[in-house]
Parts: sequence; structure tokens; C-alpha cells
Amino acid sequence: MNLSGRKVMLIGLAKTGVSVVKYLDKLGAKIVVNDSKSEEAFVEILDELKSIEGITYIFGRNPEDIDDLDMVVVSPGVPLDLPFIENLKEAGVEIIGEVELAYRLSKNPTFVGITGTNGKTTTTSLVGEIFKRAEKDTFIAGNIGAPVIDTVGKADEDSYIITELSSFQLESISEFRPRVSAILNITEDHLNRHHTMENYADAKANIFLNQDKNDFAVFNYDDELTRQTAEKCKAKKVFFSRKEKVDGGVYLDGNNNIIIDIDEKIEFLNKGEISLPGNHNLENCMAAIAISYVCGIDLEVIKDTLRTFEGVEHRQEYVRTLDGVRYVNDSKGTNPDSSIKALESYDCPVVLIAGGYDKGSNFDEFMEVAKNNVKSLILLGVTASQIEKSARNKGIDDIHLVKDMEEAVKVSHQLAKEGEIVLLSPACASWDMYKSFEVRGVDFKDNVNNLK
Ligand code: UMA
Repeated sequence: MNLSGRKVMLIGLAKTGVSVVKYLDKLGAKIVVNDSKSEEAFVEILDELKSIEGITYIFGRNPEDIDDLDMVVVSPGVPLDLPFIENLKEAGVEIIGEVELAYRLSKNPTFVGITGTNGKTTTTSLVGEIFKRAEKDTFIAGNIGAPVIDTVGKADEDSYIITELSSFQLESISEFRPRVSAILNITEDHLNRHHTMENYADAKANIFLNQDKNDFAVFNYDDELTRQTAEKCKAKKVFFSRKEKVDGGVYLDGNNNIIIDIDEKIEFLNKGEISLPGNHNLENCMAAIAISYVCGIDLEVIKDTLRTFEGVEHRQEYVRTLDGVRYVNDSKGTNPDSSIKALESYDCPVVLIAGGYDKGSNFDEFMEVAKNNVKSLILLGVTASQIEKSARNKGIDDIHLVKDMEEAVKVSHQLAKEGEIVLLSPACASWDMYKSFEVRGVDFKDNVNNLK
């Protein structure tokens, strides 16, 4: 792909955008940068990019007046149905996402693509860890917080790029073809961008769009929408299931042994040996087993990693115990289903901190599950009153509305008793109050660590 001297516009100048601009510069492209925020928001970024000459910046407005564009690269957070993007498409300008750009520029590494509403980050980290321990040249990239374009130039044909892919990233691919894809589950999320579940599932299905019978696609058999989505897939399908024996897949037998039945039947590992807690993590582990197995990774390496893997930051991350109360950071719980899974892993009473940016989710099911073990609910952010309404309808009465994380943690400290858990699992994105769920999680941990 030769972009030298070509006019390429990048839309969305944050983590992805900065990496894309740097790479476009290496390729000798004429770069135009557009972001809907005004210039003041970019002081640090502009300083970081100041050595790159000749960039045209358009801040705070749509780039309606730009012509002669050869290509547009969009950051994941930029919706593709914006009118000016539609106009560019109609004018015949190719519009691709950063993952697609990275794929086209890469030197034939083996891509593993992992998507799903929940469990992506854990599964991607786990698969990455397995591959590293198997001494493969491994890169972990994508929605996990590391633009895929940063691997270009470093990864070669012997490398494995384990990518966490969001529906946003998958919406803007065209040629991207992973050797192994995986869909972990599809439940309600991001409806403010995709509008319908059908569109959301279609975006996820793009992960296997270009795969053929020589590739592998791993699917959760227990998740109905994922199973239906798999019907359209042309790759070799490998299902995993906690509930049923699946031919040619990975499943749990009556004795809680995980069976790999892909080429031959292997009694692999008892589920009790897995270090990560909860049924949702069992599913993540089964997906990781299937992915690693079809890539020919040594079975002992897979087993050892599953026995010792400690999980990822912001995902049911233990913070500290104070006065017999455990504090857990699940800031990555950015949709109701994810937070439901976190709540379901605890039997003891929970003081739950939730609420955040409004993605159009419904919180009734979340509160239905919460009423089983949530003794107090602390709510913050834009969705606080909406969650409060669902909670009261389900009979949860001990509800505290707070203005920020500092107050949330103080109130949780007053309410929680020995043997209980304070859980931050917002069921919402962070963007109403924070730059990212990571910043929110760090704020929670700082406040918890400051408690006396
Ligand atoms: N912007 C515009 N026009 C718009 C919308 C946004 O110019 O219409 C601009 C914003 O003003 C901002 C920039 O775009 O300056 C933000 O771009 P971005 O949202 O793509 O942010 P990045 O920092 O590049 O982060 C993205 C992913 N973010 C999203 O998908 C929202 C990160 O996933 C990912 O880690 C990173 O690329 C590297 O690949 C985060 C995420 O929240 C973790 N993902 C969602 C999720 O997991 O639920 C999908």
C-alpha cells in the first residue's frame, strides 16, 4: 500500500489518531487531521506531533471544504453515519478504520481477532499470555488500549498479533482477515451508535467477513445470538460450551472436566484448576483454549497459564481489604451484562457503586440481579436517576446519590461491614466524568487506598 504523497485525512485525534498520524508521516502521506473538539483540547498532543511538518489541522468543525482526499482513516469512536462521512463516501473517497490500515500495512503476521460484548480484554490478555509463554513473538493490541498500527514495522510473518476488536473497529474493516476469530457473546451494548441489536451483531460478524475454510472461527455455543451469527461464517467453526457437548469443539463434561474435541478427544483440565473466578471467566478460558489449540500451542503451556493467570486491571481487580471489607475495581464493567456477571460472582452482600455515561442501555435486568446480593447502591453520573428508577421498581431501597468518586468511596466505607464487598461496576461507560474507564478505575483505587 503506497501512501507516499497521497492526501489522507485522519478523523479523531486521541490515542488511535496520534499513532495513525505518526505512521502516515513515516509513509510520506500528506496529512489532514480533523477532530470535532476545539484546538484547546489538544495542547499536549500538538506538542507531541510538533516535529511532523505540513499537517493541516481542522478542529471544532466538520471538514466539509476538504477535497482531493485519497483516503480517510477513522478512529474507533467516530460514528460512520455522520453526514459529512456519508458525503465523502458518496464522493468515492475510501473510508477505513485504523485496524484495517494496520492490517494492509502489516508484513503478514498471524492475526487473532477476539470480539464479544464482554470478556474481550480478559480473553485477549490470556491468549497473549499463553502465546508469550509458548515463546511466540506476540503482540497484544486493539481495543485493549494499544492501537494495532503500533505493531506495524515490528511484527513480521513469524509474529502473532492478538487483537481485541470492538464493534466500532469491526464496522470499518474491509479486507482484515484474521487466521483465527472469536466471538465470545453478543448482548446489549452501544445502541446509541449501532441503533439496533441487528446492526450491532452485524458489526461483530465482520470479524469473519473475509475468512474462508482455511481459517478458524471460535464461537460461544451457549449464547443464542452468537450461535445464530455463526451460521453466516465460512471458516472452520469451533464452538465452546459450558452447558452442552459440542462436536468438534471445547466443552465441559459431567465431572467439570474441560474436553477438547477438535481433532481428537482430550480430557484437558478440571474447571476447578482455573485461577480466574466465575462462569464468565470459564467461558473466556474455553475460548482461549480453542484459539490456542488451533494455533498449535503446546497443551502444557495452555494448562499452566490457565492455572496461574491473575486477570487484568480494572476487571474485578482486588484493591485492598480494610476493616474486613474487600474493595474491588470493575471499572471495565461498562454495560449492564458485564456488571451482572461481576455481581453474580459474589455470594456475600455487596455495596455497589454504579452509573456513568448514557449509552441507551436498559438497567432493569441489572437491578433484577442486583436485588439478590446488593445491600446498598451508590449511584453517580448521568445515568444515576435512571438506575435509581429501575432499582426502586425492583425493591432496592438503600440508594445513595453522590456527586463524584471521592464521595462514592467515602459513603461505601460507611455502609460496608466486615465480610462484605465494595464493588465499583458501573454498567456504563465513563465518558460523562472521565476520559476512559482506566482513569475512572484509577480514581476509585486512589480513593480506596486513601481511606484510613
Ligand atoms: N471524535 C471526533 N468526531 C466524532 C467522535 C469523536 O472527532 O464524531 C474525536 C473525539 O473528539 C476524540 C477522538 O475522536 O478526540 C476520540 O477517538 P476514540 O474515541 O476512537 O478514542 P481513542 O483514544 O483513539 O480510543 C480508541 C478506543 N475508543 C473507543 O472505541 C471509544 C479505545 O477503546 C481503544 O483502546 C483505542 O482506540 C486503541 O485501539 C476504549 C473503549 O471504550 C477502551 N472502547 C469501547 C468499549 O470497549 O466499550 C468500544
